[in-house]
Amino acid sequence: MNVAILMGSDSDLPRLEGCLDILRELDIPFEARVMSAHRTPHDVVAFVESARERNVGAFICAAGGAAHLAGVVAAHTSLPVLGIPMDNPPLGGLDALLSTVQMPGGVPVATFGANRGGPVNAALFAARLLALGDPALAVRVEAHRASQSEDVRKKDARLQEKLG
Ligand code: RP5
Repeated sequence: MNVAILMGSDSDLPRLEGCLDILRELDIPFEARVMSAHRTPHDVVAFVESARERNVGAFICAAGGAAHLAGVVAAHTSLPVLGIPMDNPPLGGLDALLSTVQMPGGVPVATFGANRGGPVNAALFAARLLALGDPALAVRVEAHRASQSEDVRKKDARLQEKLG
């Protein structure tokens, strides 16, 4: 299965690099598209409604401001929807965070941080969802988790060396 990423604008792309990097690292196929809940609503619906034919297992939706993208996607599918609020000025992402997280009951959107970790965690969460039905991916996800521990230990070793 693959992941479908939607972003409300191409201005969101730089903040999604961490998300794309994780998906590439874990060898998860993905589509990434610029579509807007407000500016191209019909394209969003067509994309979501045809997603199962394209073997999509989860959506990652990133938008800033009045971030309705994840909610609109969730209104049109029962596949899991992961929302990433973009930390745009002047409200620093608080607007997008609240728009994304405050879904009405019955239309779930898993909401990730408006910080640098949000896109990374959305990718890792999507990987964990897909790994439930993909044992080979589950092994890669576990290896990635272990490699993070190793990274921290290396950083600590470097610090200890520096401190003498
Ligand atoms: C949102 O408005 C987009 O997701 C983006 O975060 C923000 C600004 O969009 P642009 O004006 O850069 O197209 O819909």
